[in-house]
Amino acid sequence: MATEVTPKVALAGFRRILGADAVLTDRDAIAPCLTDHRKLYEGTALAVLRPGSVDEVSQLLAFCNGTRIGVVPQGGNTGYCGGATPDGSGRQVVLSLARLARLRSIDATNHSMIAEAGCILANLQREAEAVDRYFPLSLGSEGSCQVGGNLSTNAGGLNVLRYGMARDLALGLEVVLADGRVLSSLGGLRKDNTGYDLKSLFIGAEGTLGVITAACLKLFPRPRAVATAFVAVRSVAAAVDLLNLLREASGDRLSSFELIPHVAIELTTRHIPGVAQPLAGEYPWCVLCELGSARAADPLDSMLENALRDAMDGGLLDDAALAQNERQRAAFWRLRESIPEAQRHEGASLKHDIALPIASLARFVDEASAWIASNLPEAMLVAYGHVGDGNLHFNVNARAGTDPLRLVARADEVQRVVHDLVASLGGSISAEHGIGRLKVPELERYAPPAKLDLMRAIKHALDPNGIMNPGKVLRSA
Ligand code: FAD
Ligand code: 2HG
Ligand code: ZN
Repeated sequence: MATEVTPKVALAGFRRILGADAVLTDRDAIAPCLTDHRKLYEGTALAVLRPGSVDEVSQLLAFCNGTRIGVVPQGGNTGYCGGATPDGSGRQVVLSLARLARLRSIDATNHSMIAEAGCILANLQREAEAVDRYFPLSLGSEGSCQVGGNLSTNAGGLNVLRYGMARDLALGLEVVLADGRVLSSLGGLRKDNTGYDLKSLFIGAEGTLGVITAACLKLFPRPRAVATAFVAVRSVAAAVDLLNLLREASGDRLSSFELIPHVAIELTTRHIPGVAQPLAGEYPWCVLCELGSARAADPLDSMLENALRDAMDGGLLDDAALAQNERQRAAFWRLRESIPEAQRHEGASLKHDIALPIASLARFVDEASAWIASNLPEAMLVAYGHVGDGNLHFNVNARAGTDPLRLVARADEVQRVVHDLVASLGGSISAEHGIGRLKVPELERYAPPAKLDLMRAIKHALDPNGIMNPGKVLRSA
């Protein structure tokens, strides 16, 4: 039987389950949990709850399900779509996973590790390295995002081309369902065809179907040879040709292929201390590419150099710099990973995280850039990203010193043009950042009706009372 309870009774219930110290209500202490990384949303909450065990998460969800209190799971709170921010109703709690941060086990033989949801991504990369293995998920936010958040957003990042997205790296999950039951598949099996793949439902669900409390993650042999280059390509079409040339020439050892426009180099060198121009000249488009191999003796530098020479002879490139040492490699990556921060320093940004069939990327960039140039001449287009995966961050930025509100007032119009073009080319309006609260109307507009119907049916089956992250991904019923 459902019983709605007063805030006082709810708080007493939470304290009974967690103890008083793990139920935060002090305004200043909880303020950072009530807004998102981009400061697009601000909400309120009955409390921020910090469970320290799976059993506590289970008891909390059973209690919230019975009392119809909305639960907003929160990891590192680095998400881009407002998915971890509560609404303004005051009838929701933020469920922080920060205290569930144990590496339960690591198995070099099985190439796997079992990590709790609150583990910080960069810590897991280090844990893998300590047993001579590699965990390839890598994002600019890896120092603060959590693996539970990575799985819940199905994060992508810088190594997807070779190793896949977060979904591809999960062998199994432990999930607490909305009614408090625990579903676990942490056995580390690579083969298990016993019915529906339930874990996949929770990956990319952004906390709307249950709370991920732990995951069994795939590890790989550690790359012992790496070759990295910063390359000036003639055009986006040339970048796509180079991508295919490098994949073939390296026997598919290409792990990253990131498109970087001149404006991003200009922004990062101006706003981020220590970032330097990687090439002597100024070129409209560059690519940061990296080959990796588990065999130390693989001659990756010469492989990359020869492939780039062929590309230069074929008219794809104007210039290239190969990283001569780890310091130079880190400098190239620092430039790339600082682009979001540099953009933030410059001004407000209209972000479009889109995916396209690789063959349509150049056409998209040509058409969408032409529209921006003639309709928003005062704005700065910063189109960059994981082109090896067909994923562009097609961001339109306000220039420093201009009124950001004038750009923000055009956000819906720009989004419509960009997303309509993406849809007409067979692409996706969310490649790696998810839907959250930000893109609910966009999902409703572009998703096929049968997909939306099935998503709603799954939501209802797993969370009939609608307590899990209400209003995210799908509109509240
Ligand atoms: P949060 O922001 O806390 O939560 C995200 C969503 O997941 C919310 O809906 C939340 O409710 C839900 N959630 C969190 N934990 C759980 C859990 N345990 N169980 C159920 N639901 C949960 N993203 C990319 O994909 N690729 C990038 O290259 C990339 N680069 C970034 C660079 C920067 C500088 C920044 C700030 C962000 C970047 N991101 C990128 C976005 C962001 O870091 C990712 O989406 C990340 O996966 C979010 O993890 P988090 O722990 O911060 O999750
Ligand atoms: C990246 O690839 C992130 O750096 C951030 O996904 C993208 O800020 C953005 O638009
Ligand atoms: Zn990205």
